[in-house]
Amino acid sequence: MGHTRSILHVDMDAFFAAVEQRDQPDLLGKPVLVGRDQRRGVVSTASYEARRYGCHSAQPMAVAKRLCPHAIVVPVRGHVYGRISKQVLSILHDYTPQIEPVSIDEAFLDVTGTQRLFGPAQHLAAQIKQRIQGETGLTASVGVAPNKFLAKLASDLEKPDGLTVIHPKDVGRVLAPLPVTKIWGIGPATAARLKSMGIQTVKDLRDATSELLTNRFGDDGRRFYRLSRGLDRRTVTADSRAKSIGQENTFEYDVADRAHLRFVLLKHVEHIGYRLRTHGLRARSMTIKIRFGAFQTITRSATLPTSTYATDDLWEMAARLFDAWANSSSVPVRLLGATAGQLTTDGEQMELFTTGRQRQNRLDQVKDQIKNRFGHRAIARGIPNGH
Ligand code: TTP
Ligand code: MG
Repeated sequence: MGHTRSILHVDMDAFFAAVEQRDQPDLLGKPVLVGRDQRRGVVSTASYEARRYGCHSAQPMAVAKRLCPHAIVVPVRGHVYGRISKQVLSILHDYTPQIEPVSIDEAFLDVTGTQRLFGPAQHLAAQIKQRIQGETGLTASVGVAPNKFLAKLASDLEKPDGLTVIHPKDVGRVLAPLPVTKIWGIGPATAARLKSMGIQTVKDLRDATSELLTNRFGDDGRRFYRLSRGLDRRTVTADSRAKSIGQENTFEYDVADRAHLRFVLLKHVEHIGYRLRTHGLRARSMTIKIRFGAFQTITRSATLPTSTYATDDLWEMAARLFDAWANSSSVPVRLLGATAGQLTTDGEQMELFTTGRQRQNRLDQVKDQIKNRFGHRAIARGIPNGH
């Protein structure tokens, strides 16, 4: 039996092309092809404007240019997309550790049971979209459904900038009219074979018997039988358990102001504390990273006698490391980061806390709730007067 799960599929819209349009605003609203403009080049992705002319991913560049002669061709900037991909994953990690990245621009999240923290799954999906847009300037489409197959299908239904929920009770109705190619694993060749059997829509597929499908397609047939009914048992498997939780930023201009740097570091540490707490983790070590000058980078680490998820404990370590460095150096800083390491899952040690500590944890908890409800900019803690 099992209870209903809540799965999200997040997929960036026209990812590489959208990044290029974001970074070169003259490309906005224009047909853009990302890829090498060479004889044997292929299109990595086409902007939605170019898709209207029939351009698409994996098409020879020459063909795409014939279809849309006024398209602007821009080269692939892999490192930029990789960095944004990490940024998006980092946003998703604020909501659950149950994340399975599928490609550079998509991931599944299992958000079953996060309702208490973040509200219904569709609200969570809306919040995720909003944060991705706010922090990367790009749009994503999100599907919400009881399993991976349906969530991925849903994220595709209202692209771009879509938010589509498939409720368990609507599965049959939503699936019935779709072409069989929407079923995971049915490509053009299988679709042609199905068509010769008179099967074109998911409804047709559902009307076929399990025997017929397994006779013709073996194990795949069994899967088609289940998927056409919206049944999919695959679980979201998070990539290897997080070994550390970190947060860093690169300044637009190098920053020499120690107070400002200290404030930014505090923001990083607060965020790390928030993540530890929402993931039920504790950390024993803290590392800060400082980059200055011509890409000179230093790191400094400290270890606590016991593990913690309290922002104050983490900040005490980070601030001590930072102050020690800042007292002996005045160079302007380009990048500043903090990472909590030696993570362990949280035992149920709540009642072991001293009263003062309990108060601090309560305070962290209240702040976390405000962040969950109103977003991450809602709270700004003052700079403590040092330790
Ligand atoms: P997709 O998510 O398949 O496509 P997309 O994000 O460009 O468009 P949308 O999701 O709105 O339909 O792929 C993500 C990125 O991966 C895409 O921007 C470019 C890259 N990619 C390739 O380089 N080659 C390919 O054949 C495909 C399909 C994608
Ligand atoms: Mg995409």
